[in-house]
Amino acid sequence: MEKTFAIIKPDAFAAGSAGKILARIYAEGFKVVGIKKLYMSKVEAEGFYYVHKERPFFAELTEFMSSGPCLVMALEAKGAIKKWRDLMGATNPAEAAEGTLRKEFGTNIGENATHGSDAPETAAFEIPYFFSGLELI
Ligand code: FUP
Repeated sequence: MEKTFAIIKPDAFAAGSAGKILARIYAEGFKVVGIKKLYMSKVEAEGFYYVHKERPFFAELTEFMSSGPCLVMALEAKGAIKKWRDLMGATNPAEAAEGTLRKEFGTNIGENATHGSDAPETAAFEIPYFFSGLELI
């Protein structure tokens, strides 16, 4: 079993799509081992996305991620990292395949509804960034 870190981003949360996205998560067979609503500060968003700090979209990305509440989750499944990225679809909703979450719930490359770890090392940083061990029992 593998764990990945996922976010229902502020756009999807504000649109009231969290329930539908969670239904897809359960239908695909993920176990939700951690889940909470939080309203990220700008500084917390900058720390989370520090790998992108030199990218031109860093300011816009961290402003968006701290613009409203989101749902952060730790999801468990066999091959959870790839399985969740497949379910999310391409970063740009315009390029995401039919049936993916970003296609259905995303607006543009910045406001793209969901986040998912892209590798085991990323998940190993992202899960404990938001969850303590006790919250994952
Ligand atoms: P992904 O792993 O699919 O979330 O995509 P990236 O790690 O490349 O990018 C992280 C986030 O930065 C995306 F979810 C949205 C944002 N982003 C932009 O706003 N503009 C871009 O050109 C690329 C990414």
